[in-house]
Amino acid sequence: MADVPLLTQASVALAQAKRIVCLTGAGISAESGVATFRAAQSGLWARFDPQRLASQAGFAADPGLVWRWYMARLASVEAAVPNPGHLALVALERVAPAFTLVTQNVDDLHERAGSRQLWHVHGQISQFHCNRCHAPHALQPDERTHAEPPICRSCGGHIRPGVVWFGEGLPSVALDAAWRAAEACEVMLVVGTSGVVYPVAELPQVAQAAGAVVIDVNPQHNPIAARADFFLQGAAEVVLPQVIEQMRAQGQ
Ligand code: BJW
Ligand code: ZN
Repeated sequence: MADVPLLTQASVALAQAKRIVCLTGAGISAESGVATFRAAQSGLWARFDPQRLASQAGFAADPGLVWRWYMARLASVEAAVPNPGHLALVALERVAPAFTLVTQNVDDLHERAGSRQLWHVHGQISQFHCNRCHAPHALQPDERTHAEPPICRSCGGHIRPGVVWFGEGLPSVALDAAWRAAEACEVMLVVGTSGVVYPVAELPQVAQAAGAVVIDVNPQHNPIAARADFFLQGAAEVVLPQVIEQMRAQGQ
């Protein structure tokens, strides 16, 4: 198929697959206005490194800074709407015999777009619990503007968002499901991740080792693209609708 464009070849692989896994990262929500992690941050947060804030050490050093960072990001997620990249994955889920979406994103844009079979392996920014006793916490409207995190009524610990920080384990049910799906899929479609955060960055290799075709969609070259069978260089909101269009043209 040397003369056939990569996008067509990748679309054929997807159209022929019975079991597809899609792994998404921050890039799929970029067009919706949700900042990615490793692009230059702007405005208020330009001076802070997300990799340092997203950790127990960062929270212990300055709980107020981390709380305000998450409240600003929660507001940005709530103001965002799904983009054509999210919608294309909903269309793919509808035509694929078996489809599993694994997202590293803590936003809810996949759900709001209409995706159903979805695992959040890095948690969700809109859920809160105590950092000490793990009791769940319902965020109150006034707490969004507090300079410091709310205090747990049970134990006096700090309330934090339900996301996975560096050095913390991933939710085991979601991680196990993602691993099993990767081992069993015929095609893994990777979208908008820099592929540097483990253990999730291993998933494409797990799939490839089990015989799957790996397709990477990203405007930038990255470690997953380097090993992928197909690297579709471009933005998710542009490339994914083209893939769906190609699949439809092939009679899917
Ligand atoms: C577009 C686009 C467009 C732009 N369209 N694309 C093995 C080896 C080495 C290290 C480790 C290892 N195992 C564990 C570790 C340590 C650590 C780790 O991975 N460190 C590396 C960074 C070195 N991992 C952990 O600590 C994990 N825990 C763990 O493994 O527990 C057991 C353990 C602990 C300690 C030691 C050993 C074992 C936990 C990781 C938790 C990650 N959490 C975060 C924060 C979540 C909370 C929050 O939101 O604040 O998750 S970090 C951050 O990175 C976030 C993301 O989900 C994650 C991945 O980022 P992502 O999605 O790839 O975003 P970016 O910004 O990096 O990339 C965006 C991409 O989009 C770019 O490529 C752009 O080009 C592209 N793009 N526009 C398509 N329009
Ligand atoms: Zn508590």
